[in-house]
Amino acid sequence: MAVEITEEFVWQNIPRRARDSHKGTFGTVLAVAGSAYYRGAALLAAEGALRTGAGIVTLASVEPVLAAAVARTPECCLCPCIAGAEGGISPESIPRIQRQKATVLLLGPGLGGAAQSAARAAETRALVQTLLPAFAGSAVLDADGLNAAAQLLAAGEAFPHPAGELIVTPHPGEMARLTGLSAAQINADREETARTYAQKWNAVVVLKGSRTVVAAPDGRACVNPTGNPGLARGGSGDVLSGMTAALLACGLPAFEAAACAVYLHGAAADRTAAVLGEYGMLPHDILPQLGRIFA
Ligand code: B4P
Ligand code: MG
Repeated sequence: MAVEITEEFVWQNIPRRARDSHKGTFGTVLAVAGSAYYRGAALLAAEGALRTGAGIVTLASVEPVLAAAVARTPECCLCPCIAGAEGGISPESIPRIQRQKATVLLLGPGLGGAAQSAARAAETRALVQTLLPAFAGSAVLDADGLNAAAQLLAAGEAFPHPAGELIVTPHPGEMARLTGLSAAQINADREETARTYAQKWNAVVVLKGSRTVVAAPDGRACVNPTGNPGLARGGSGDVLSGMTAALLACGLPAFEAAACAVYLHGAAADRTAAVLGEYGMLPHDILPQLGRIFA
């Protein structure tokens, strides 16, 4: 049985910001996210990363996403990308210097894919195939980045992996596409499923949903006690992926970064529900509550 993540575990692992620290101390997250179809996902992920302590967050995306991002969060650095023929991000338009400066790559929220067309899915697949294996640091793969990985696995290719550690953050629907199991089979033994595929993919698996499971390739696993059904709406997962990338950028190892991120995300959601209720709360309402928890 996996242990529950505790508040004590979280504050033991998240370092205090030393008086002489600077933005470089807390890393650079390169978030490759968003498309003309899904503009908000990139904003939620970028702000999730900024509100969880990353030194620099650079958002690589197409122009409509960047215009919205800078209007909401001026702290976000921008990497303007050329749109491919299907409206996705063209990998060649992300300069090598941006990829080299980044310590953490966040790939996936709002990229679009098979839900739009097979051609859009091919564009996102090309983005994942180009960026992830060539990245020197650690990475978080979420959303349509996971769907692209599922298509690569189905074609007999290996799970794409950066040089550093990899965290994948599937909900049971995405996990079903990645594994070929049904969501019901996955939910029947969430802990065992997460452990098995963490080893198989050499990645920290964050199997989301009520009582999210975090499993590491070395066999460690934990379960998150925080969070509530107010999180069951589009956008919640995007905030979490940004938070997870930020804790990696702050220097936490992948298992600890993922476990602390899911705990804090759920705890902030519980505070949000206390004010706005599970029906009224929105994913962006979590962000100010997160600040109150850190304070
Ligand atoms: P998508 O359309 O891909 O949704 P999304 O863009 O990924 O939304 P988002 O990024 O905000 O949410 P995510 O789930 O990543 O897929 C949605 C489809 O997947 C649905 O049609 C559904 O059928 C299927 N699906 C999703 N979850 C499922 C489940 N548990 N079982 C079966 N099918 C499922 O991230 C949401 C965040 O909120 C996570 O951090 C999660 O842990 C948290 N959360 C959600 N519900 C919670 C709850 N009841 N308690 C605590 N935390 C909860
Ligand atoms: Mg999601």
